[in-house]
Amino acid sequence: MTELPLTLPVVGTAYRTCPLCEATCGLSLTVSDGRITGVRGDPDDVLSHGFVCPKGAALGQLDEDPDRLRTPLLRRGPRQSGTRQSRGELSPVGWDEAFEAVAAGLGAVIDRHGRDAVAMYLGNPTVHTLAGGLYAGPLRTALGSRNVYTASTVDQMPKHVSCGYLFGHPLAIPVPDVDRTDFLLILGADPYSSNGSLWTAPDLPGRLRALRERGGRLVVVDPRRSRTAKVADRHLPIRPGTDVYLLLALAQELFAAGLVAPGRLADHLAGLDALAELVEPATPQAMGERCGIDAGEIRTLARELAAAPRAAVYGRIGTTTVAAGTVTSWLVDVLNVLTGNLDRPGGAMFPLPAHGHRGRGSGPGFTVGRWRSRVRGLPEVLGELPAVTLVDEIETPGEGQVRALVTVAGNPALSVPGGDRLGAALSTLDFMVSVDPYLNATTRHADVILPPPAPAEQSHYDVSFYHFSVRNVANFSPPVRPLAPGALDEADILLRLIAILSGRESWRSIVDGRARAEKLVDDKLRAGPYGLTLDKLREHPHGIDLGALEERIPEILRTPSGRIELCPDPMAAEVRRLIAGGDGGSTGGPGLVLIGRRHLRTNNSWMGNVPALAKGSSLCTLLVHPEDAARLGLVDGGHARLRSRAGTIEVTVEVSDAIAPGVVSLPHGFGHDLPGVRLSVAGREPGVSVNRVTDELAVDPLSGTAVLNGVPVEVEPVSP
Ligand SMILES: Nc1nc2c(c(=O)[nH]1)N[C@H]1C(S)=C(S)[C@@H](COP(=O)(O)OP(=O)(O)OC[C@H]3O[C@@H](n4cnc5c(=O)[nH]c(N)nc54)[C@H](O)[C@@H]3O)O[C@H]1N2
Ligand SMILES: Nc1nc2c(c(=O)[nH]1)N[C@H]1C(S)=C(S)[C@@H](COP(=O)(O)OP(=O)(O)OC[C@H]3O[C@@H](n4cnc5c(=O)[nH]c(N)nc54)[C@H](O)[C@@H]3O)O[C@H]1N2
Ligand code: SF4
Ligand SMILES: [Mo]
Repeated sequence: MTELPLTLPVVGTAYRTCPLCEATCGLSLTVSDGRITGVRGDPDDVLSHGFVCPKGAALGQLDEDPDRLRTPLLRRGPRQSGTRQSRGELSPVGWDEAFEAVAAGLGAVIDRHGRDAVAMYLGNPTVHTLAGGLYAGPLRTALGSRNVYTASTVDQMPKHVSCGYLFGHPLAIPVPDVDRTDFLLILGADPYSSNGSLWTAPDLPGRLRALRERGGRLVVVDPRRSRTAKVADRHLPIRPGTDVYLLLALAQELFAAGLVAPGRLADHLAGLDALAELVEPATPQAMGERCGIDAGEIRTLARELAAAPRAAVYGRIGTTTVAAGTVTSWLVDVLNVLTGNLDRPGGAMFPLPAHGHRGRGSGPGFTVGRWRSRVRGLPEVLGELPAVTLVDEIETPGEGQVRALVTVAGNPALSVPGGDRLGAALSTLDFMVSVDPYLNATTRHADVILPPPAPAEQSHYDVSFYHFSVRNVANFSPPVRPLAPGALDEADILLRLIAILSGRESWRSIVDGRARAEKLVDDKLRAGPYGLTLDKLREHPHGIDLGALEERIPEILRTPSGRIELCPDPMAAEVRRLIAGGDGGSTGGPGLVLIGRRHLRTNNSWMGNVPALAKGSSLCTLLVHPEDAARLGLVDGGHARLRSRAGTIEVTVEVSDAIAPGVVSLPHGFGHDLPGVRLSVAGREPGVSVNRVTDELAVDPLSGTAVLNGVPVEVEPVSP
């Protein structure tokens, strides 16, 4: 203990950026003998001003979870063909032995089959840890495989692609300037439950309340009367997967009514005329029939959007993980441009983080498809392949077949469509290593599990989400307490993996991961636009406020033309196909369509083991509208069989008029009752994985993103 810097509050109050979701709230932790005995929102945090949600408040329980792995696990026993479960149990080992096994296991596959035979899956918390934020890129490079997969293709990849085409850079994603706007149109997001995504704005409920209190308006488009929809001025229940038609009609109406007014942006636009021509046939009348929203309603909405002094359009999961995800995401920003709201205060703006940098106003632009997946021929996007096709690459024999897998902070067996098939495929791999604190549906298939320490034992600077923050802020959190005996900082784990994959023997001598990570942050801050240093941040435990968002066009653009490419060819081709009647979503038809949802007490698949979040009624219920329930003979609390092309599951029914007729909703991240899983709390109310019925064959063609919303299903009652 004597070597510890004196600033470590082993006892007392520690301030920390919450790493559990994108809101980056400042937490005030009461620490006693290294234990987190209390969690409150930090009232002095420069961005969150004291806000905290049930997950952040449960950080102490997460920290102490007895099921969280404290040492590496290694599966011993003879390696035979067939399933790995026949190869012995996972048992605790020291770090050196674990890494020796990783070096041997990955080395053998690379030597025999080449680098493409090793796949990597990077999950969501990769972007929530300092180590992941800094070293995921180098890890991918060190692997040098075409088989890189991430949670992006079950999430936000359409937004990267659409912004890549529009602005030339896949990370140039504008966020609603919620604190200064007068009108906010939200499609397919429920920030009251999710706390915002690609939109770092702690206390969105408070910010949205403030918007309405100053006379602004909130319109929510969602097939379900979500918590956010409940507080909105207007809720438009749309048919799942058809937001593209609503947005096309809004654009059409703006042109037809002479309401297009890009203002200052006019000098920076290319393709405005082409866009006008493209959307011309998409009248509110024609499109309204497809999305289930009245033409008059669409015209009104277009006029309100145009008339608001400052307005922003925002779309999330319900607009990205759908069949037309990329075109839908593109249209969200097209509307921001057409109304002159892109890059103006109160509109949709581009943050400039303290570790970021200004651009030069033009660049090489954006392309996809530099390679294709071996089995399904799906295009590479941002150096990765669609998560839904990982299973094909493992199952299908031949040159280039995937034989080994590295997962970091991912649970694809529950998070990716076709989860059952993927789980079975994982058990046939020659080798699998997971960097993960839990033994869960995915990691139970690993040969080696390398657990990162508890969040409280790691330093944090939010490398990812300051790119999406509604104010430019910077905050650094030192560890709350020293590493537990036998623990290894996640930076050390990833740096060792990088060295192993690069074929460097030196991995054995890596010990200074955290210091290297912090030095890297310091370098980036010094080179950044505000000339900050890590020491400066250490002096400000509640963060430094760098001010409201400012205009960034044209500097941020990286298109070859140096303009906003409003009507890129791939979008135009897709729009023509959609208008001509290609399927944009699962509309019409006599059957039901399935969508997802989130609850404040969940965090994708992995926080269900925290007692405070697990208590209360089961969250894994199928929402069914009363009319559908009556027609199908379903009763509240009863059981139903849910069938899709991909699979069949049994679920508990919750009859509710919050869901639109013809639509059913089941949340993801459940199904914790698989053999070998060590989640004693989550296992008591395991629920069922919705990704056993979502369809791994259905993707948004422009981004390879899975269709998680708008899945055709059949539902029938079953006796329990
Ligand atoms: N049907 C349906 N499926 C969905 C969605 C949906 O809306 N509907 N949502 C999708 C979305 S948006 C996402 S982002 C994905 C998420 O997909 P994934 O990222 O694959 O899954 P998560 O549930 O986030 O699992 C995170 C994993 O990281 C581990 N972990 C937690 N903390 C740490 C840490 O500090 N370090 C490391 N190394 N590991 C850690 C957890 O134990 C867990 O195994 O799911 C997607 N799947
Ligand atoms: N509590 C909690 N917070 C989370 C997470 C979590 O698991 N739990 N996950 C985090 C992650 S990884 C992410 S990516 C974000 C996601 O953040 P959000 O996108 O805000 O997530 P959801 O709450 O799922 O909201 C999606 C909404 O889209 C609606 N929807 C479904 N299909 C359609 C459609 O076709 N059209 C329209 N217009 N709406 C549709 C759903 O009914 C739902 O209300 O949340 C993050 N925050
Ligand atoms: S909203 Fe997100 S960042 Fe804030 S306390 Fe909750 S989980 Fe943590
Ligand atoms: Mo996500």
